Amino acid sequence: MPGSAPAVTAEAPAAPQADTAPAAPRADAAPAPAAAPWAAVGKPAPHESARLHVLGQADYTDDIAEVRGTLHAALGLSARAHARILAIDLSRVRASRGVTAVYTASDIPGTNDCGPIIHDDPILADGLVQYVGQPVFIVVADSHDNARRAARLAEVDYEELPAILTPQAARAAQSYVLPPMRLQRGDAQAAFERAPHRVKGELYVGGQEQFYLEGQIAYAIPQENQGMLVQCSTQHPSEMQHVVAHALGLHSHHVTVECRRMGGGFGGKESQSALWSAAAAVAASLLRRPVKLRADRDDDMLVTGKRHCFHYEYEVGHDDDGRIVAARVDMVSRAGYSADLSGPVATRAVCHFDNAYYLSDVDIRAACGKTNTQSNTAFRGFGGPQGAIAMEYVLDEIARNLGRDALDVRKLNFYGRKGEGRDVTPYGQVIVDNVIHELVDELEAGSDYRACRAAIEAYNRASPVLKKGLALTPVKFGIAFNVTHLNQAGALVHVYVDGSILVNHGGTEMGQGVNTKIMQVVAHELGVDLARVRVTATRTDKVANTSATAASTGADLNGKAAQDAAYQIRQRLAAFAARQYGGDPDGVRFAADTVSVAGHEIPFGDLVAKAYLARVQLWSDGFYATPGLSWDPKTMTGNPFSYFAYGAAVAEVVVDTLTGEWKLTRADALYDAGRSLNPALDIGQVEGAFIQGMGWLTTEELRWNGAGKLTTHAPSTYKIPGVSDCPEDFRVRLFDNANVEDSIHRSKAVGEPPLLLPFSVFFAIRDAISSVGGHRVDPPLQAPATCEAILDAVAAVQAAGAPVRAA
Ligand code: MTE
Ligand code: LUZ
Ligand code: MOS
Repeated sequence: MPGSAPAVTAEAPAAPQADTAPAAPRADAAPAPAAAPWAAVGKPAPHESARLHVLGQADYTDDIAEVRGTLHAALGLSARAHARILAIDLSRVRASRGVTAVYTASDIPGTNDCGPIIHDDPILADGLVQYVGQPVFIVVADSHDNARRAARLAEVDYEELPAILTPQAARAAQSYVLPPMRLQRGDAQAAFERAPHRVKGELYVGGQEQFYLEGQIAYAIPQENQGMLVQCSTQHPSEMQHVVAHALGLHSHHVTVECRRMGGGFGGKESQSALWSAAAAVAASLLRRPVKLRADRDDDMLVTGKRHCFHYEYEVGHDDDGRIVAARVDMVSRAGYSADLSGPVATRAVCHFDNAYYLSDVDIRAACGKTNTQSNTAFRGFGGPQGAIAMEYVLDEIARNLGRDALDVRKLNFYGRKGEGRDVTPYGQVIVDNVIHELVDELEAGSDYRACRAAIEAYNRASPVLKKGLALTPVKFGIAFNVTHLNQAGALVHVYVDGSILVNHGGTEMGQGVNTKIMQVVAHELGVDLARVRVTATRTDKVANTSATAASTGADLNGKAAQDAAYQIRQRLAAFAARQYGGDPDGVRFAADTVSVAGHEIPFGDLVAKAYLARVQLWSDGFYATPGLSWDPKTMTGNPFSYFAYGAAVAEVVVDTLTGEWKLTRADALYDAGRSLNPALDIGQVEGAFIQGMGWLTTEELRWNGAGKLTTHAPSTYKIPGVSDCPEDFRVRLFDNANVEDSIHRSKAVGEPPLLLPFSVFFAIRDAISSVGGHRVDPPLQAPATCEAILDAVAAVQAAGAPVRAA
């Protein structure tokens, strides 16, 4: 099978098929024959496209061969943060070299909207611009370059309106994209009054650009009879189909969206690919010619939304040991000019403020500040990191105030071990799978945390300028879309007469390896070599009404759907084999590419060929909907998550207190991927998320000037981590822990939760700064901890009157 990854070989003889019985403990855990049971899951199979990636043969949207007559589009952008457009003169744009057409809002045949939940997101600004970079018109030309040059030639007469640029300003003006939300449990006020100690403060945590390597792109190709095919880089083909149909005034059945893979999405292509898809489709539809719209990096960063920055005001009461007895937080995010996914992001922030800690009496408020900036959106973690970091900040301070090691205070506040109580989240979900104690104990021991702490103290006593810091932070992350109905998925599995297998599912491949995991699931279910299985591009005409590949659920949901489809085919093959060779269908075994029935061993391909002749259906659809979920948005209570994934990391840094430069010298991470479907991919996800999260909290700084223009819109001014920022000593391991929930082969999601692991880096930097003041002053460190922010915090600690050198 050309192009397939090398097979994960099946050495062992037939063994009971694993995991087909729901909920029951794994069948393959039962006493097995001498050899290990055959399995296709749980193996470190290489990424299905690894060879193609390395050879430059993996096709991204811009690599698809262009159809004859293809035109290229570019967007004309607003130069004002908030203004009425009094007049717009596009004559120079029209006259520019190679230009075929120019379109504004009034040319859109259907609805001028691409908002995912609330319809407040115009494709093209209509009279009112709400941020610098907002698309105002589409120009179509014979080349990408001509379109881009022409897009700069518009003359727009603006009447400027007052602009709100920060979340704090939005709060002061009560300017919100949605009504503020609040989650209360217990009586925080009374608990505060009883609390012997309190910490109170403010924190600002910046946003983050997704910085996918492949930018936003859509290629729209008109089809016969009003049809439209859109090839685009998106995590959410069904939503693109929906938006394009609306923009064109068509039905969904007119529009097909396809995505073979993305060069990264990271949440930035969940809703924000819609604008590009819609704009390309509008132009293609009006011209009845193929139109490609590819954003260059600056436009991409100016136009699209990012991770929400958050501002927090917090107050926490605690006892003499550091145990939290009351917590209050008021968060406001920078939503940007429209709602986009800001509501669910804020909800996830509220539901992750607890992180791994039991909070008896809490009052959590969150608001989505409406600002005249890009409309912020999903980014790996989806508000979870923003909720949890505030709590970690507080715990850090409590420990410092009490002169205790922060790890001890963290442990004291963990959700209870099994049977201990203290196991209900503020939103009312009972935690039944808590492993944070065991996991942190294992990491603490394996990383020599206590010895490192002692060594660092000795180092800092002798080192006046370079200061080392250490931190261990835990993660608990809820898995499932917090919008319940999105937790569904579908798949199609085709077994061809030659025994090869083609799988299509609703998930999209963005580099995370979802296709590889699903190939393993299907191979496992049918007991065949991985090399038999191939996954094709995600297409809305194959599996309908899919959810975004997001919320870390890609493999969880689509894996179950694909398993369901493969299972049905296996049942039919088993029934056929039993008819053919005798015995009980339940006794037929599929493993190692061989079907075992009543003492016969039949190669899988041979059985398939025979089954075809006997007119057995060799393909099937599959479906999955996560059970047990519920959510009441009014009270903010329910069971929003299917299960929790856990993890923890230790970081050791050295900070130059004269320049603010720092280095991560060692990082140890332990992550609970359940019974990992593919440990190689999962470790890669943990490593990638760790470094990406470290970038968010350290070097990646978004800055807008006083006129609301994003000034950090290219890699020259926006610093993502490079290879040299990765720690030389980086120890990532998976925690052995079968999922309590009946997830796909008892695995756990891995996409987003590890992004919280580098909290340890941020707090290690804060610890190093804190040593300047003998750990008696809380460094007012904001995120990102850029060199400037570090120096500011060092200066503040020094100004607080603490010794400059802890001698
Ligand atoms: N890994 C790579 N290589 N590229 C990506 O864009 N996106 C992340 C994560 N890992 C991403 C990634 C995000 S935001 C999510 S939600 C998950 O992958 C989605 O994939 P999964 O649910 O299939 O794990
Ligand atoms: N909820 C969530 C969502 O938890 N993660 C997501 O990515 C998401 N996307 C859309 C709506 N709700
Ligand atoms: Mo990931 S932020 O849920 O796309």
